Amino acid sequence: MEKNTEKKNRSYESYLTKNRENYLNRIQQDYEVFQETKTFNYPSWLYGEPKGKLFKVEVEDSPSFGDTAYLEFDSGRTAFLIIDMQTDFCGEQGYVNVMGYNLSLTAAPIKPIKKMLDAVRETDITVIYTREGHEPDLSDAPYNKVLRSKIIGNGVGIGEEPEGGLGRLLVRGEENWDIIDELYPEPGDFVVDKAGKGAFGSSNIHMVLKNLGITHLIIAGITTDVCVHTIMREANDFGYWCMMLKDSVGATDYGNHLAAIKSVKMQGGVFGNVSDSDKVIEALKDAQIK
Ligand code: C5J
Repeated sequence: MEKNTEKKNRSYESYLTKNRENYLNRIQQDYEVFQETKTFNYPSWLYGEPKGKLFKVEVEDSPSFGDTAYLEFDSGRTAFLIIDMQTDFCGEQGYVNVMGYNLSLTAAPIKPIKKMLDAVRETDITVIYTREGHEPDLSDAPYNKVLRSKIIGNGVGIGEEPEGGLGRLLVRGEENWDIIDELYPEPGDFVVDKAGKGAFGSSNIHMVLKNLGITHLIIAGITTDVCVHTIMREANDFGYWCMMLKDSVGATDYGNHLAAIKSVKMQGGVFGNVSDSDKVIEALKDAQIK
């Protein structure tokens, strides 16, 4: 069969044109703005007038390594998303500890996240936490995940309690599954429970973000290469503007942590942007957001 390459012969072409041209015209305008200002402006044509105040955060290696750019946020449509800061991932007798990893790596982001919370809680930015965990009957815990965890945990895996432990690993309601005391949620924060490494397929996070009118995510938590990356990738695919704070994330392996941060920045920001807590706090001060 001969391939028909003549566009004018496609009967549906006229249906495609209008939306595509409008869309590409918008993209062209914002492309020109970016060339002049190096800023990804908050697109009010897309989301409506800002609900809060606008602030701009410097992001690194954008669009190429060595470049600096700025990402603009509407405080009223921004969430500070704190992923899985649970004892199971950064505390004694938790899941990561039982697997034998160095806790100082996953505990490293505790201080910067606390500093961010102190700054953000004085603003209208929404605070959302996630927690990874399974139902006590393990009905939502995949067989392969549980078996692998038992093997790497030297006989103690998800759903079981280590000797002298705080509770069953990664099981909802157990002390080790909950968020650590230093970063415990406060009234007005949101907590999303998820059964997977990602959240969009195993929790109600997308409904929560949509209902709150969130368009931009400032992302922190653990672990950089697993849950943080999976959620950032999912959110990015749904069109959320994602910015990872490199000092506020941590992984069980430092090389993986660095590689995960680097991979966000490929292709002009394939999963979003990277910045740090000081830059956000500075931007909030500059914009006088209280
Ligand atoms: C892992 C997570 N690493 N929160 N979970 O199993 O990253």
